[in-house]
Formats: sequence, structure tokens, C-alpha cells
Amino acid sequence: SKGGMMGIETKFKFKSKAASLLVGVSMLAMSSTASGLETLPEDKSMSGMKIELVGRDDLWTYKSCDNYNESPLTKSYVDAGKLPPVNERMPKEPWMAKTDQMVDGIGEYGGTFRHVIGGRPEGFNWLAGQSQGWGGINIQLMESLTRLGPLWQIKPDEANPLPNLAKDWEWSSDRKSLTMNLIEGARWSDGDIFDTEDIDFWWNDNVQDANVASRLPKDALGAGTTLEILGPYSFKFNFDEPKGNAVLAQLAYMGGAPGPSHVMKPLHPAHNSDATYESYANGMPASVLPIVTLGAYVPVVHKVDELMVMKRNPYYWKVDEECNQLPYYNETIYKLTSWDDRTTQALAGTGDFSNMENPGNYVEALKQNKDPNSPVKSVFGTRLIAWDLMMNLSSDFGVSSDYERELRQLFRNVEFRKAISHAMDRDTMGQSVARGPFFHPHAGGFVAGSPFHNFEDSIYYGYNASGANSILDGLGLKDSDGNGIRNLPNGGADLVIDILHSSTRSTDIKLADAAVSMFEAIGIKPVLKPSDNTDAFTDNGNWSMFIAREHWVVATKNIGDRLPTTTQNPAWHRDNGGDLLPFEETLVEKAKGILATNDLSEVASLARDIQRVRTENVYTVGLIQAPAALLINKRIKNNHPGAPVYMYEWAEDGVMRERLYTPKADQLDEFLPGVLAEYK
Ligand code: BQZ
Repeated sequence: SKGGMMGIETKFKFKSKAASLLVGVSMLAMSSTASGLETLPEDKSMSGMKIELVGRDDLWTYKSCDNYNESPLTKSYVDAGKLPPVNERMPKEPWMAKTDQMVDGIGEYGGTFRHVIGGRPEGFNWLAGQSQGWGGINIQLMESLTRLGPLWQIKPDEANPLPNLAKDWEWSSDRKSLTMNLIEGARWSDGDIFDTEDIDFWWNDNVQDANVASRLPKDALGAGTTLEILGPYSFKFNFDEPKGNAVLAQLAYMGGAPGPSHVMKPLHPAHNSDATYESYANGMPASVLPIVTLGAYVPVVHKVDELMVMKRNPYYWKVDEECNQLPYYNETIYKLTSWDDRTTQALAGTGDFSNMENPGNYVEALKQNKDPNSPVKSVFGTRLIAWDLMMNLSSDFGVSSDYERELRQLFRNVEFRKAISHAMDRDTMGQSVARGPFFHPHAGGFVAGSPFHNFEDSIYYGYNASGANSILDGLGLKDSDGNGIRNLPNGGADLVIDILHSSTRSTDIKLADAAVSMFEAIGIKPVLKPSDNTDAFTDNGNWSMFIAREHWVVATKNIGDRLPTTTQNPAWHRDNGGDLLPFEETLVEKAKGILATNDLSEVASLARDIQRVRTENVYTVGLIQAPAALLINKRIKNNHPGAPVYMYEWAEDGVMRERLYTPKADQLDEFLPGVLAEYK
């Protein structure tokens, strides 16, 4: 209502005066460094970690055994005639974990592993992009062709994507085709054989069908890429130009995860005239269990907003070197609460795992480390978690008014983006999230802990509010109606800008709150737009600015998420066909170079170019970056020291959960003892 607006205006004006006074003071300290192209100052890493790197073949291999051992739980089902003997449930050459890299050796069967997550299962159709709630549940269910997480432990010059469902592959000499060989005889959790029928369905009816919101976008491997099935366990990608190992990174989690075609084909419009793409996408509802998976565990109970219980997959295709079928735990549960609660429960010992990524918990975690009886020990890694402010660079996508259309043109002006960067007081932002040495300013793009990051490549438009104000004056954005808010040129509307942010992540909320006074100090009125589903806005384009966690660690990974290599990415420039800014064209060329090479040193050099181009042009406004700490309960064995919360993939993939176990004496009772998933 008008009255309400007036109230906000008055309060708003007062605050902006106070804010500008504040800025004035800290400005003096800054002006001496306000020069041309500054680069990001070096950080002092908090990580005391020394990681012993190994070769790419030192973690696992593929090898058959004469006889396999199994858990008492699956054995009870064999004895009851409900399962075939374990020797008939294993592939020809199972994936075999090497004991040398299992710090606590061969494990013991039994017990439960307790995850706590903040997400919620949308459904089980991951081929159509549905998430099961993040926090490790997706990674546990979606086994992919290649695997990235464990690369944190691999020597950099061998750190090409690791084999998983694809046990090996070969490039043609002209690198225009890639032949991949699947593990032979692995089975879905209902006993159905996993083979190239599943690959065909994944690629042709999901990835290449633009009506399906697959995680690997259509043409992400290059337009014109086709799949040729060579036999039940081998297939070939044919490319229209030479490609490199970055293609293999796109075939890891999430984009490279096939689905059970014997279950899903009948739901797909291409194979069922009664089906629609809508009914297909929602064809595996989170309420219908058990589902069919290749993962280590099968969901059997889902209590909405409360709990997901998953039991070991009797057909899991992995073993240890003593031919014991993995995993060791009979069960894993996911408590469905909040991300902050995940860390709270890990610190309290009622949860077994947390990526401590909410710096608001860090001080408590450090205090608790001093307690020898603490259930976990927090070991901080390098700075791998970062937050950015993104601006919607799409000229048309999601625009619903002339004002918004004009706003988008402003966002597409690099001078405006520089002004917003100069307006961000990153020290104040960091301290508003957590007091202490955790934060360092972020320039966007690669985080400081990335093996691809060099500080001299990160062009940094640091805090300089007066510099910001003079840029905005220069852009003709004057306060033409004297209400304390700048106006669009020629007496246009007040500059009132919505800022989307997560309503369920305390760090995002604090950053958005801290940004308000910084926008007011440069005469822009921010309107915070908290949401528990920000993906919905970035998917329909109905947003202007967006503060969110956005961190890039590995150049060959998520290229499609972070560079405009398809018309639908990145999230802050969707529908970008014919709409790319000049520097984005350069980013596309660099990205193609990364996808086309097999030379890791060339990837590193292209990554440096990308970092310079995207920070100099403020592709996103980097805000702050922080280390994270992986919290795993001390009762969990084979938790390799030094595993980062996130590097090539999240820790849930990096720690290799299929090797984790708890000795009998410390095992926790299962929620559903004696139970396995049973299919009708
Ligand atoms: C880690 C991760 C495992 C997604 C998600 C969540 C989604 C994003 C991101 C992280 C959660 C945890 O991150 O925060 O620590 O366990 O799940 O998948 O933020 O909203 O869309 O990209 O990975």
C-alpha cells in the first residue's frame, strides 16, 4: 500500500544517510588502493592439510574373484530363496577397492550410517533432472559413467576423470570419436542387467531430447555429437570436431548417470503414446518405493519431511580386495531437516556426516575440537566455498516489463557491474556471517583453493563506494526526483532492484541482509526476494539479482553450468542465443578449447584466460570465500584424512562412502533390521 511504501521510504532514506557516513570513513582507507585493474590480494590459507597424492590406478581396479563373500543380511535372503547366490549377482569383473588406500583396512558388515540433509526428494526421475534432496542422496543413487570426487587424491598430471560404470575408454587418433566399455554383467538393484540399452535410452530419449530437462544439457558435448551402440557393453560417441578429456568430466555425476530403461521407457512419450513429458518427468514419484538403482543402497521408506531409509543393494557391483561385496553398512538413513541442522547434528554426534559450509557454525566447531570427547574433529581445508551476486544478463528471458528490460541492459553494461562490485564491502559481509579469520574477498570464478586459481588472474573491483557512485553518475543514473533513489536515465523509474536469495541457508540470508545498506549507499533500493526454491526463478528467468553460493573449483567440470557453452547456461544468462556479450564469445572459445584438448597443461592455461576474462568483465560479482571442514563421526572408519568438502565433486563422492564401515562394537542399530528392498 502507498502508506506502507512511504514508511519504507522514510526508514530507507535515514538508513542510506547512515550507511553513506559509514562508507565515508572506510572509504579513506580504500582510496589509496583504488587504481585501475587491481587483482585479488593473496589469502592466508587456513588449511594445515598435507595430502599424499597417489596415481589414478591406486584407488581401485576391475577384477574378478573365484568366490565372493556377502553380508549376513543378503545371505539370509539367499537362504530364504529370495535372492540368487552372491556369485551369480556379481559382474564379470567387479569394481575392486584397493586396500592400500583404505586407511582402516578391510571393513566389517552391519549397522547404519546417518546422513542429515536440508533438501527434499522431488522424485526419482534423475534422467529428467529430479533431485532427491542433495547432501549425498543423489550421489548415492545416481551412479555415473565416470567419477570425479576421488580425484582430490590423484596427482594433478593424472587427474583425468576416473572410470566408474565405464571401466575404460579409447579416443580415436583424430579425437573425433570416443569408444567406451561398460563394466560387464552389472545388474540394477532388481537384478536386471545394466547394458547399452540403458545408455541408448539415457542419451537419445533424455539428454538429446530437448523436452527432457536432463542434467547433461542437449549438445553439451558439442552439437552434432551422436551415439553409436557397438554391442551390449560398448558404445561410441562421434563428435563433429576433436574433443578432449573434459568430455569425460561431463559424463560424471550428475549428467552422466543412466536410468533403468526397463522401468522408465514405458513412461516416456517416445515409447508410450499415452505419456506426456510432464507425466514422464513425474513418473517416479518420491512416494513410490522401492526404486531400481545401480547405487549402493535402495530407498525403502520415505517419511515426508522426516526420513528416508535406504538398505544395501544386493546386486551392488563393487567389492574389496578380499572379495567382500560392498558396501559394509546394511543401511543408510537421511534425516530430512535443514543444512544448518546437518552440522549441528554432526557436532552433537546424532549425525555422521556434514560438509560444514555454514561459517556461522565455524567458531563452535573450533571450540569443540578442543574437547577430546567430541564426536567429530573439524579439519579446515582450503577456501573452496564461495558466494557471488549474479545479475540477470538475458536481454529478454523472463522480462515482464519495460522497466525490467531497461534494467537488463544496465546489467549488461560492464561499467554498471563494476560499480556494483565496488559497492560490496566484503569484509563487513564476511564478519556479518561469522567473526574470525575464515573469509577472504572473492572476485568470482575459480575459488582460491582451486588448483586452477592464481591470484594474479583474478581482476578485482574492491570496495570503493565513492568510485561506485561516480561510475553510476557517469551512466546518467541520477536521482532525478530527489527521493534518495537514483533513476533510470531521462527521468526514468527509481532504481528498485529485486535480489533473490535462499530462505533456507543462513549464510545466504546474512549476505543478502548485509548487501541492503551497501546498495542504499549508492542510491539503489534493493528489495530482497527470499525463496526456498531459487532454482524455480533461475529456470523461468523471473529475477534481477541473485545472491547464492557459486563456486568453481575444476576447469573441466561444470563448464556448461558456468560458461555459455549452450544457449541455456549459465543460470545468469539463459536463452543466450544471439544475446551473448562480446567477452562471453571469448569465454565460449576458451571453453571449447578446454573441451577439445587432452593436455592438462593447456586446460590450466585456458582456465587462467577464462579467470581473467570473466573477472575483468565481472561476469558475476564475487563476494566472499571461505574454507569448509568435513565433519565425519569418529566411529566411521576409512574416512581418509584430508578429503576436501568440495573439489572435483562434493565430499560425499570424494570420501568413497562404499568403503566406510564401523567396527561391530560401535555399530548403531538399523532402523529396519533384516530388511532388503523387495520388488513386486
Ligand atoms: C553437499 C551437496 C551434495 C546443489 C547442493 C544444494 C543444492 C544445489 C548443491 C552440499 C548440498 C550441500 O549442496 O549444501 O554440502 O552435501 O548438497 O550434493 O546447495 O541446492 O542446487 O548444486 O550441490
